[in-house]
Amino acid sequence: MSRLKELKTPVFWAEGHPGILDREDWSISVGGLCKNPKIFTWQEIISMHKTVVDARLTSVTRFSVSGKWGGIKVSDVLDAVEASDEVRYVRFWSVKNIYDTSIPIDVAKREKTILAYEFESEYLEEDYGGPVRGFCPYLWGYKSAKSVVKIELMDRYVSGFWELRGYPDDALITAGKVRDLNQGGRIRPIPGGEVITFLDE
Ligand SMILES: Nc1nc2c(c(=O)[nH]1)N[C@H]1C(S)=C(S)[C@@H](COP(=O)(O)O)O[C@H]1N2
Ligand SMILES: [Mo]
Repeated sequence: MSRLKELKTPVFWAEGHPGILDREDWSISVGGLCKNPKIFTWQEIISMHKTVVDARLTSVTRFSVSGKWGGIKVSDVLDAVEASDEVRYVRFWSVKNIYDTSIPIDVAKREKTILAYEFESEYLEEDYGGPVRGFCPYLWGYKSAKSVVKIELMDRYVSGFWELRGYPDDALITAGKVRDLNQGGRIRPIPGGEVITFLDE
């Protein structure tokens, strides 16, 4: 069983579970405002410099799960396509092209914002957004689009799937209580911002 499954991480597919996805055949097309739009195949993705971030996915539905997420930096992808200076938002599209979400360029360039293909050294399964998902621990989990197939570099903001249904566009993590899945779902207080520490620590 995968570590995320062992930790009883909820499986969210608001648009419906995509079923079995072919990892070897996966690709992510990156376009929009850049000099060198490019399709990144699975082979290219796993041969790029790997970044492992020890970070938490924290949902506005109040669960938080921590571990080592492995993948490639979104900033490396932006460099590879020669993103233009006009880019202000990075828009991620999930398989089926129903779920999308956008994050500001400065957040996209931060060190822990990655396209993740691993959790605790295991490839991500479909339930958790495999083969490759957005992972942005600085913002609520709905900014971490699962099973990403397309990235658009934009000069303006568009609300995504959950933002159109009422979740805040900025997705800033606010103080409150969450279920810490790494501690069996214990309810713990968090300050605002990226969840690195709990207030009871
Ligand atoms: N395609 C897609 N991506 C998604 C979602 C979704 O429903 N569909 N849910 C989001 C939300 S609200 C959260 S908290 C995380 C949950 O990730 P998990 O299902 O791997 O726990 O994925 C985000 N990415
Ligand atoms: Mo969420």
